[in-house]
Amino acid sequence: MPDHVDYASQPTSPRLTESAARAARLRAEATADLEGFWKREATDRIAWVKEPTKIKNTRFDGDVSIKWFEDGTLNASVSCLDRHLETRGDQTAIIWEGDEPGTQDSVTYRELHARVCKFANALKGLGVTKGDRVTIYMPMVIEAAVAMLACARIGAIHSVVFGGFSPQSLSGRILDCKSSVVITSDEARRGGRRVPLKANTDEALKTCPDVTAVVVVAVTGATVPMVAGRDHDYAALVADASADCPPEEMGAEDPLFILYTSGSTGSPKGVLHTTGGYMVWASFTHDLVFDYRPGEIYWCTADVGWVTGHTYIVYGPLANGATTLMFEGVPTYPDSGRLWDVVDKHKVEIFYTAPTAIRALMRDGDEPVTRSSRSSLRVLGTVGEPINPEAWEWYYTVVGDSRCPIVDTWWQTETGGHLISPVPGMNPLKPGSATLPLPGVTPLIVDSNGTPLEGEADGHLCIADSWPGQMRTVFGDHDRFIKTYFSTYKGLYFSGDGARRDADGYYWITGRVDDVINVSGHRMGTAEVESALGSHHHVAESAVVGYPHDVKGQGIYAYVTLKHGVEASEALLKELAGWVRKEIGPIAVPDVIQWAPGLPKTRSGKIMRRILRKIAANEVDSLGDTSTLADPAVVDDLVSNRKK
Ligand code: 6R9
Repeated sequence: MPDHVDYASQPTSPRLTESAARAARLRAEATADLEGFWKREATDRIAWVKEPTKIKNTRFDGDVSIKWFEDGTLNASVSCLDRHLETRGDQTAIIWEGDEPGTQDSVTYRELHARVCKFANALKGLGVTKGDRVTIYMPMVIEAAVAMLACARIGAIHSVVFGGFSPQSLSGRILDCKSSVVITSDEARRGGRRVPLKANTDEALKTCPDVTAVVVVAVTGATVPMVAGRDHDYAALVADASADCPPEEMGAEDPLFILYTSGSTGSPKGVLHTTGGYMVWASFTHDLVFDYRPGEIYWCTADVGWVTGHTYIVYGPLANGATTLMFEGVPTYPDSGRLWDVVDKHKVEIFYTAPTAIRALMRDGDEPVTRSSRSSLRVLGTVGEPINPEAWEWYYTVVGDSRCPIVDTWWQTETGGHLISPVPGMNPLKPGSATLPLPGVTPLIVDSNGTPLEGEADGHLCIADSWPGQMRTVFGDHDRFIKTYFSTYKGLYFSGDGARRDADGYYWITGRVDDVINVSGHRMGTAEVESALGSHHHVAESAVVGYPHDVKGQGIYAYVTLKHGVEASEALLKELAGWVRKEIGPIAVPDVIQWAPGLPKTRSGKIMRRILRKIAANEVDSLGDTSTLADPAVVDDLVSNRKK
């Protein structure tokens, strides 16, 4: 397999050349005059009430303060809706493709605007005001986007919780940001199955006494118990609401949303994004990285419960007046050709998905792909984890018929949008490399002392200076923000990822270097899984690490020490798996649980994860120095009883 694809040997198009030239030009402009560059982009892209005159006011040292466009005022929903009404009011804003083939829906910009305004008024009627937090626990239906935009319209801060999370995870997130209102649905549909979202919400709310209102959208029509005085049927609520809802005028630095994400320690952090900078970044990157042009059909397969869904299903595409497709289902239902059937059905031009989905589909061979035409496709994208060259190659040749550039977009919940990515037409592409930073982005590779490395380098990935889409704080805990991102390497934003820079200056992300596992593109903190396991009454102690997994990228490997007198059994294994599912959700369930009579610890009691990672990865010949362990014999036991 070639290590790069050179467009000199591919069909080129004037459009690809133009897209690459634009990126190069913008990069040069941002380098020459960063503030002038962002002033222009901000003014051109966003509907401001009051245009900003102060552009950048950021510091990565001391108490860390990040402000962009701080004297500007705006409302995010106006940039996504109102300003399109005149030019494209009757254009489709969202195409909805249901879980069952043959079920679909769509809304125009005008209809979406009306729905958002009605729901915004309904939320006001429930007492929601500017700055209040609203938790959204919804399936992939149009009303999820309506709910987000309705919050934005009245200045409420939404916190979307992925529908795959358990009641316990949901309640933790509601309590942390002190939401008083929850928006959910009766059930979710996924791959022919039902997920009881309302029942989960009821369970979660047993420990959330401050939630005063729950809005329930009827998605499947299942009968669900409604608590009188607290629960409201969405349809009834909006039926009487006015479609006239003047947008709340927000400061650029007023919060837009909170999104919880896993870190290496403790419970998930509430990543806070504000209004002006985030909207500029969402619009800028969606436009540049996908070379989006008006009228094109764009599809991102993420869930709105993750940041990719926020920025690249809702805010970025709608800010750019795009037609964005929302898919309720999964790539393998009813069979592994579903994604490509949907591409043909809706004539999708830009398609954005995760490497784990590509790897899963690849296993089922080419036929489910080649039975479709895919002739509408123009650009392919990936996100969430490093893409292995085999998957890249298959995506490029089989899915894209060797016609469509792949944009491998590196970014994080914290970054708001893409930071390192090719743009269509960039030459050459190298399978597995996210290539070059976007305009205005200043990555650094540092060694373990924090010294920036020049030229070809391998180390930890930091960013030297702020960009508009950067998170501003951890909700309610600014010290944790500083400690997590700015204290490992003073004065730099530390991503938690390792990276290599090659001789062409291309970046290759090598994965997390902290205790975060990337399972199918989703972040899971080892500490969270350990804490879930540790709360089971039979567990004395546990240690959780990631290991290479063919489809998921990384799997979860748990070493569990049982309390004295408790017998290890198959039944207990199942029980622990079920326990983690209940505590956090299906994505956190360990792929492997190994009974560990003891864990490898230093004399000061620190678990040596390096050794546990090696054993899980079956690299038992290179365990390294184990002489500093308090009891080196535990390693022999773990090696000889290694699972799989
Ligand atoms: C957008 C998103 C962030 C972590 C990040 C990194 C990994 C994301 C990647 C990638 C290699 C890419 N990651 N994109 N690794 N190549 N193109 O996924 O946000 O859920 O916060 O995860 O995902 O490890 O640090 P989030």
